Amino acid sequence: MTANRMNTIVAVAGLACCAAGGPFEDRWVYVSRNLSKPEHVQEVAEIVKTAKSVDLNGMLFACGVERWHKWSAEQKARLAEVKRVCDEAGVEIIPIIWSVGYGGYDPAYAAALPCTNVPFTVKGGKAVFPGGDVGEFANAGFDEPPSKPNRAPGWLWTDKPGTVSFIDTDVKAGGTASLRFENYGENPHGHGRACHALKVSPGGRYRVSCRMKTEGVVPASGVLLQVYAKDGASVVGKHASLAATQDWTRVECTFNAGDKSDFRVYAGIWGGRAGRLWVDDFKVESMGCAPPLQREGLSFAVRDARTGAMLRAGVDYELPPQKVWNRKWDSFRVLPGGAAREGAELVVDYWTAAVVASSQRPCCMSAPALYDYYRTSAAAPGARPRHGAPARRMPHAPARDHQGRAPRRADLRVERHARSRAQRAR
Ligand SMILES: [Ca+2]
Repeated sequence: MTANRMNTIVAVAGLACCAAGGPFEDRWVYVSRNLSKPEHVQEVAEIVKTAKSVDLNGMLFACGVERWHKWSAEQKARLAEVKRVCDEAGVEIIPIIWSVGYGGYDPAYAAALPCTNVPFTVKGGKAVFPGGDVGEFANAGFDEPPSKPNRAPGWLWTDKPGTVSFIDTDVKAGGTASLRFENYGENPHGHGRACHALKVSPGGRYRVSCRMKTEGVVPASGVLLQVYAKDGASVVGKHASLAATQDWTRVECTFNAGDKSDFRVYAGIWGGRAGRLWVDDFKVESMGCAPPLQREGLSFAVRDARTGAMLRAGVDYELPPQKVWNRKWDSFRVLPGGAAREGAELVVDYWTAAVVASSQRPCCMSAPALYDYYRTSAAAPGARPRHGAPARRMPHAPARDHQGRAPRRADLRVERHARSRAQRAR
């Protein structure tokens, strides 16, 4: 049984108590299945059956139906079957559509965050991000012999060494040892965690990972890999998504350092009640710097670090292609004969996609393309909207800025000029 399914059934049980205790008109259960697999239909049918047995009358259904125009015939047939099952049970389907928190999978309307004063150096026809340095991450595999029993050298701390956390030389993913957590009840919050300092260069993007193993862990959803800034600000938290018992599995998360260089890596369990958890083999890798998101209203501005002079897109440098927006990225092309000479130090201000929980991209509610997309999906079952324009794909046309202001005509002329120069240069 998946954790998702278990959560749903727990929700059904909880709602049943409410339903029995009061005269609620709307008695719903939340279900999330994208119907990409045949077994999803049976899983939903079982939940509906349970819901009916406790007198629920609605299913709040997250199945990504706003992308109906991209669904396969099989997916559509599965939804028809789910509808039939629900009709038969007298359970109304209330679809969740147009999720703002999860919906920014298209650069045309992904929410953006500013990257300011990111340094680049011109080298061999490219402006290259010179950072990405990762400081030493000592004893990443818990293999250094402890100076005191169960205390891991190199780590800032682990929860209650010898009571909750243990150096384990029998079970390990690599080397000679790992770190094991158990007896979480010894800690008032159910914590079983390890914390390590991490020093990186500002402006960079980094991937932190480790291997984890579980044995009867309750709750498995409490197993996390997290990164905090040294000042305590949460940077990224990743649910390991492991089963209660699962063999060694690599868990990873990615974060942008912004203007900070000192971080804290946390791994372990929060709110643990039972079972054993092992962690081992930590790694920190440079992923270049935050990849640029370019679309209407988002600029990519390059200036000379020494003189402050602005460089011109299409004349001095080439705008990075939009396709880098969710990849490793650390350079962009400078154009021959332009102002960016070999060895020049540049500073770039640009925008990157906002990412939550390592992989979730929210939408930007002021991106005009988002509403084109909404209109398109609302016009389903046809692939095109009955009214209005087709979805926009004009990554460099600044129709509106981030505050919703229309651009000045002069800006539009400069942007058009830069685009045509860039196209000629290719
Ligand atoms: Ca090890």
